[in-house]
Amino acid sequence: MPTGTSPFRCPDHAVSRSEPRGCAARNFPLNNSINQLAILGAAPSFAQPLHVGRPNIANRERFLERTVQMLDRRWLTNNGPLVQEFEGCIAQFLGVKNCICVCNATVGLEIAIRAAGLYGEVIVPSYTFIATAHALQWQEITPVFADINPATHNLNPAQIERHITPRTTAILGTHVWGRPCPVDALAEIAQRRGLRLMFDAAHAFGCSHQGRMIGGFGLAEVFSFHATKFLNSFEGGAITTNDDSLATKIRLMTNFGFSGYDNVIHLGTNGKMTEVCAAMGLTNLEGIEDLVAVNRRNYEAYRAGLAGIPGVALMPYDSAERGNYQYVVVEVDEGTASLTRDELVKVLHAENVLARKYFWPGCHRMEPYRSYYPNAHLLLPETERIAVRILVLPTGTAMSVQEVQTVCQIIAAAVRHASEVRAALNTRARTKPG
Ligand code: T4K
Repeated sequence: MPTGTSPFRCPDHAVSRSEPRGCAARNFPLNNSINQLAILGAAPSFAQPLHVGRPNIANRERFLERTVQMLDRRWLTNNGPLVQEFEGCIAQFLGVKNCICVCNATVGLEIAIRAAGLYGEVIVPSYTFIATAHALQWQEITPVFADINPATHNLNPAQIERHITPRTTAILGTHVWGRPCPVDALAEIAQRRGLRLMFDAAHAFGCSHQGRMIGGFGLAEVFSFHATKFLNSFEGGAITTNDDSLATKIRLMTNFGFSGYDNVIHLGTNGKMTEVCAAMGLTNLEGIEDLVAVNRRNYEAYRAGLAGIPGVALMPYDSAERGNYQYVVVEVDEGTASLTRDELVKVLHAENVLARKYFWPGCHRMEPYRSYYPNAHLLLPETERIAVRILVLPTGTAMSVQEVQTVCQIIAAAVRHASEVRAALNTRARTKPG
């Protein structure tokens, strides 16, 4: 259903497309001169910071209504009616047989990994959020980092087999930025080499691959509904699977292994989602088409505003698939832009645009992995190259088109005046106290 209409669209509760942020963008003229950049001494373009990951909040009244009903019921957690409704809606929306909501995606990954019986070594990307690797290492399973395809930022199937050893039990791919992994190629390797295949789908709620919604690929997929995610439930996540017996096990493990009162039949933990989180998730799910529309509108404004800026390339989305457009990802080529990604980030931060360097420096360069595998970088040349070139720009319902245009104008001005910017940054670094 790549282009179909969501049954959860809720026109009565449409999201506000340009929520007031309490600060207007200063009008940044198109033909700005260098002294208008904050890094060169001007006032910042934005009075308040523009964040990457400002939460989307679809309909406050509907959320509050659900919350009041929840309080009246005095049922706050432990598989309450809102969680059950949320699970049903997600399963239907994704076209997957089972959905188990969890307190966050990190715990969801830990549970799914354990329920699927992974052990030994598991092949993962290093170019992902640290939780992907931690969910394995937390259970003393070794994450083995494989390199990515620089065009997609996802696992490169051609790099997988060199990492397979007798201890390898699975491949855990991440659909980075919501763009699908090469699912078929990974499934082929997994099948041929007797490995299990799972996906960290934290970024990919509402995205499709070859017309099928992400959520039903591999043994299981794990979504994040963290506040910064496309669809948020404050904190939260969901494990989806078409394997009924795996789903039963996951459900047990999410609730301490309880099967009815006083009867524990499995090892488990506390991975439960609360009712208030489900209320938020359900409300945002109802407004999902509006959330996509705002993200897409902003993405198109970025595309227009960044077009033609030398050395600054906006990551494309496949318009034939459903996407959530949650991440505005830019690759900076220093050779052409005459600025590094890090220099551009400093320019943007000075303007109160808090661009992020996700997923720098890569999991393999963070602890404990850096100490465990000091030479991992030797097999990760593309991860190393991409991690120093990528920046992520703010978007979402807290951001207006005018603000997007201003961000683009800042970037254009920075590149146009790269040598002055670099000189100013060097002077700053020399004169910085301490
Ligand atoms: N797998 C992948 C591939 C992931 O990306 C993630 C999470 C996970 C697994 C694990 O999912 P969870 O266990 O979290 O469900 C943020 C998020 O905390 C994290 O959920 C997310 N990935 C990651 C990509 O980004 P930080 O350390 O960058 O978060 P932080 O606190 O700097 O927040 C980002 C920005 O959002 C800030 O500039 C402020 C703004 N913000 C944040 C919150 C929480 C708000 O404006 N309001 C808010 O309520 O990790």
